[in-house]
Order: sequence, then C-alpha cells, then structure tokens
Amino acid sequence: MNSKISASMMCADFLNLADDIRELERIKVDYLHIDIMDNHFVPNITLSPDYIRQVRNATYIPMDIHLMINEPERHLDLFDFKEDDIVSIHYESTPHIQRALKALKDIGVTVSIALNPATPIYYLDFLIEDIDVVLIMTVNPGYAGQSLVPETLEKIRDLRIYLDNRGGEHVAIEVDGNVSFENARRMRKKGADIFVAGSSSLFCADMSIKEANKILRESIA
Ligand code: S6P
Ligand code: MG
Repeated sequence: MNSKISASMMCADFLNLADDIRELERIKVDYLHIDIMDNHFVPNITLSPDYIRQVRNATYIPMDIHLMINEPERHLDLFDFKEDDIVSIHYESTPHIQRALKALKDIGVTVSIALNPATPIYYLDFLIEDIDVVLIMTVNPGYAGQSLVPETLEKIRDLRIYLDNRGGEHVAIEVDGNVSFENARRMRKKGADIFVAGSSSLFCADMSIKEANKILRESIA
C-alpha cells in the first residue's frame, strides 16, 4: 500500500494546537495519532477522550487512536470513535484480546492490534481474521523521544512475510517509536505502511512541520 503518515499529537505544540492542526491539514497528513495511557499498562498519562472530542470538532483528519490501557474492552464506551478511525489495542493489555478486537469490529472502526517490542509475531496465529492493521511498537510504549529497539526492524520484515503467508495480505503494518527520517526509510524497506511521526521527525525541534514533512515523505516514498 502507499505509505501514510500519522502525526503523534502528544508531540504537538499544546499551546498552539489549532495552528499545528491547520498545518497538518495543509501537508495532508493521513491520521492524527492519539496516545491514550492509563498509568497502569504504561507508566505515564497522556491524552484523553475529551481531547479526542475537542480535536474532532477542529478538523476532518481521521484519528489513529492508540490505547495503552489495561482491559481496553471495559472502556470502549468512553470514546467517540468514528468509522474512518484506526483503533489499536495491545495484545499484552487483556486476557480476552479476541473479544476486545471483535468489540472494535462491531463498532465499525479499522481494527489494529499493537505488539510491544518483545511480543512474538506468532501470537497473531488465531487473530488474523480479526484485524486490519498490526501496530509494531519500535520502542517500549509510554514516552516520546526514546531510541529505537533495533530488533524491531527485522520484526517488520518477518511480519510482512508472516501475514502474506497466512491470508493477511490486506493487513497493513504501522510503526510507532523513533520514526526518524533515517529509521523511516529503513522501516519502509522492511515493509511498513503507516508511520507514526513524533519528536523524531514531524515535530522535531530544529525545523518546521512543513520542512520535516517533505523529508519524511521522501524517506518513505
Ligand atoms: C509511545 C507512543 C508513541 C509516541 C511517539 C513519539 O508510547 O505510543 O506514539 O508518541 O513514538 O514519537 P517519537 O519520535 O518521539 O518516538
Ligand atoms: Mg503511539
């Protein structure tokens, strides 16, 4: 599939959020990546259902909602999901992952399963029918600004082969964590389709969103 960019909103300028959103519309970003953390599944707290509602009123860009919360199936009704959204839940976050994925499918969103760096690909053996996207965490979830876990690069390539051999050719691969210009190029070569762009690229300190977008698009073309 054509590569897509999902802008990591926990890295946006909170004091000038409306300006950042207008700029993200101008550069035609594909998704707004919204990190939701509960301070249990991961040791941090970030964005919220209210944030989603407010931002939803300010833009037409679909959302890519990354739930880093325990037992997400118990909390889905807190969220205002829309049909164009991707919603990711973590394999590691619930003993009832298939039930949770099915609940997302019933809501009608694009269903994504997220895997932490150390979670093996074969855990998807009985889930391929239930998913549209696999979100490969290329850092351990919880914080922006971390370094790539290098083993995850091969994991992207292995996952593409694994999916293609099991009737999952249509399943997209998303990558999240230290998606720098250089890492994005390497991830694209391994088979990544959707790139979460945070402090390592789109929101890096030393250039504008417009300039960063140009370099990132070239890296993943
Ligand atoms: C991390 C979170 C990510 C970060 C993103 C930040 O737990 O899921 O989505 O927001 O990785 O990007 P960067 O370039 O700072 O790693
Ligand atoms: Mg994320």
